[in-house]
Amino acid sequence: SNNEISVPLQYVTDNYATPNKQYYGVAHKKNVIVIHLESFQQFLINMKVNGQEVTPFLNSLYGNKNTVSFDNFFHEVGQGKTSDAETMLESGLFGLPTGSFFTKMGPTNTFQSAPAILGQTQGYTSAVFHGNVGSFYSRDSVYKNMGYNYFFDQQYFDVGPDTNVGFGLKDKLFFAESTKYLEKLQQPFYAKFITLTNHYSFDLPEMDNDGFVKPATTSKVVNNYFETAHYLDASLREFFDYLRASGLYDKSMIILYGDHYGISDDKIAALAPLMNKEQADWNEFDTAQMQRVPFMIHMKGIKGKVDNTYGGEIDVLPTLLHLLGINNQKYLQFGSDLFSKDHDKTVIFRNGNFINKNYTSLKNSKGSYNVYDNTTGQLINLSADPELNEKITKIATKKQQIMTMSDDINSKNLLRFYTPTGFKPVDPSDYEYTDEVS
Ligand code: GP9
Ligand code: MN
Repeated sequence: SNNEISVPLQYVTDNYATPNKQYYGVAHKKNVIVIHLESFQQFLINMKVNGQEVTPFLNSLYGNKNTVSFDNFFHEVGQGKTSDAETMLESGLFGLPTGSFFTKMGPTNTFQSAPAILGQTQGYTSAVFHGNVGSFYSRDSVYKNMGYNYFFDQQYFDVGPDTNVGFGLKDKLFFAESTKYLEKLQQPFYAKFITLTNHYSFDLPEMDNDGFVKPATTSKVVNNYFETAHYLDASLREFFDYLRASGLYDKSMIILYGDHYGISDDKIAALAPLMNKEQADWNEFDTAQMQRVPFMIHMKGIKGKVDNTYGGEIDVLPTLLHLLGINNQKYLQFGSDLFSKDHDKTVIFRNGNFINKNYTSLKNSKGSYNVYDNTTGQLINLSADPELNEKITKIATKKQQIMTMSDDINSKNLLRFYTPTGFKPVDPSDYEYTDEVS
């Protein structure tokens, strides 16, 4: 009811992170191109295998003078993977502890999310591009609830015997074929590209390997992962070439992010030799560190740097809104602007584990936390340090409360009881995604 929304509303009011003047509005009225890097983990950046860079193009963006790259940015998804990464980025609310948010609640919930906010406040046209069928994860109905103007799903692309792998269109073809739709969109636009080829089980047809030599770890999945990541990287180079040639590059801010891990916990120790570690010594602390994913903001005119701020997917929407010069104060979003001095620098994972600059806190079977010192990787004996113990408990309680508020909003569909001033509720019947634009 109306009452239930008052607690989270009070929370966001009390915890508002004021914008950083240096970044607020720097991307005002620029096109926003969000590139969802499927299953892409941060450790791939600047990594070499057999003397060869795995992702030479992303490496050239990372640390580029026009890219702000975060190196302590974490995915925060549960089982819902892509769906729940999208949920966080679009709505500023967490996904689900089990199952997919898109499938379970996306078709029926009320949203105040990026496409509608950008559309209503600054006249943005919005579009999603994805090479799988539109019904997967109920995207075709969720996007309407979010207020997406267009959804270019597999029906918009040329599909033939050699065009698909896994869930759908290969990334290079996907980007190449998307351009004819992208250049017809009214500007400014907010366009999201969800890549696919770097998805489990990471199988790349022979014809798409440009000479990359896979590593030889004990896991076939791990070896394959590098090959599809390399292919995804090459597809990005081609897309950027197009953006430059078409002139869109100069008018756009490009955001790249990894949605979640590609290598699951049960296979991750196979990576050890490539990370200069002993496979036998690999532990839960190492696994937690591997949940870093890229988050990069690339734009002509932005002052590039590698930013060490700790953050996660829940923080993207507040950050994006502030870059565009849209104040996020009246919206129910549970992350905070990464550039703000008030940014909450502890990242909570969907399973309740949390991490910040100093400590990695992982739930144990006794219902408390194993707390590791990030600099040494050593488990801390908390009973010998009651002060730290109390500090950790405090953070855990606060983070858990935040997640519970977000979960309440989603599970009870509470946004239907709150409409921010000036925001017009989205009517999904205003949107139709058929192949008519072409
Ligand atoms: C499917 C794709 C994959 O269309 O987005 O989702 P995931 O398996 O990563 O959750
Ligand atoms: Mn995914």
